[in-house]
Amino acid sequence: ISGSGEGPVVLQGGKGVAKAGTFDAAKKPGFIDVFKGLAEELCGDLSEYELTELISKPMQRMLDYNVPGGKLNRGLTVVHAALEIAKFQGKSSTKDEETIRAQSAVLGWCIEWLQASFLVSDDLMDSSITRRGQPCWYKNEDVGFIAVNDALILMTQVDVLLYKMFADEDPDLFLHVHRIMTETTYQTEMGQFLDLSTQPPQGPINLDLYTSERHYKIVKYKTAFYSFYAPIAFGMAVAGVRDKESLDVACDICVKMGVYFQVQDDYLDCYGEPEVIGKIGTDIQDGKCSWLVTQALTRASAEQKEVLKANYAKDDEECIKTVKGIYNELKLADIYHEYEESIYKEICSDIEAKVTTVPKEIFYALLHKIYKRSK
Ligand code: DMA
Ligand code: MG
Ligand code: MG
Ligand code: MG
Repeated sequence: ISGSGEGPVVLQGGKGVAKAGTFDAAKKPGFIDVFKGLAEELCGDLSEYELTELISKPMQRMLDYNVPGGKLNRGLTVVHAALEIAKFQGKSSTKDEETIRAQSAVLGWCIEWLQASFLVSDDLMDSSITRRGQPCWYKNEDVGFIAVNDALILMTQVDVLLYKMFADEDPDLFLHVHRIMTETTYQTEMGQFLDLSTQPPQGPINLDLYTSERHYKIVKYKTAFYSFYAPIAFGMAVAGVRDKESLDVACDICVKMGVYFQVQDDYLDCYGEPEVIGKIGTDIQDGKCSWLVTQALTRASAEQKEVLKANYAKDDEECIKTVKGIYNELKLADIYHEYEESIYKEICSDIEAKVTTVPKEIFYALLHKIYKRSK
């Protein structure tokens, strides 16, 4: 079937990461250049499928709109982690720096691609309005529910990129990162499942569901693995650190950081500036099991609980205001700042106590990117 156009020829004989270029991928502009190369790889020539004229351009538009516009924390973390670990290994590092940069930049973009897929579907499911300072993708007049297929395409492109860039060039790395990618994706989807099955389809909320325990499970799964564990595990993988013990330590710390990060996201949904965070909060009207509502419920009087029950999960400006009023009465902003201080200290002492086989700096760098963030 080779070359006949019948088989999966695109996934064979991948061009490898060299195609992605050897820019200074540790900095944003160079990292974005790698995106351009990968997008070109995926959309530039679809002649294997006889689709170049028909979909190259709109596919490129879909990628440009959804993939590169974020903070790129996740993607850049892969590059930073891989380079720091290689430096830490010194002479025992088995790869040259250029290979490390190129491989880690491609893996960084695979996580950004995965994130794009999750955000496109998340915004549709959460009825959100803006994302990264522009209308959510599905909000575009010519997109709507087509965003479902776009999210699927973005998700599959993660696999396509892994095959093209690593399957032939570095099969051991391919198998290892592919396994992590699949598991991470599944964990995130289960987190979204739990998140979405807490909010009521209609009618009053069941207050019993909005517990801290349930919140912890939701955010651990929907956010921590893909946002924190995968970037660190990929950086380690590129630098040749693939043993279970190192991965387990990284996972423990990353889950803690990821939960903290999503608590921040929940806080900013209500208390952040839309112009700064690039999105308009919808958690109250969506009836989300947000950190704020779980904290409110553990502190509310019987009357305040009744007010919450009557006003939460209603898409109505007055109801939203009433809920925010209760949050303010309960001083949730102060509770949040206390939480932030204590979890920050806890993560620092975990890093000090547990990290030995890779530089502690890769975890500190990540922590300091999110500590006291306002966006
Ligand atoms: C985000 O949860 C989780 C994923 C997997 C996208 P969220 O709906 O709180 O995110 P956002 O506030 O960015 O919409
Ligand atoms: Mg959302
Ligand atoms: Mg969501
Ligand atoms: Mg949110």
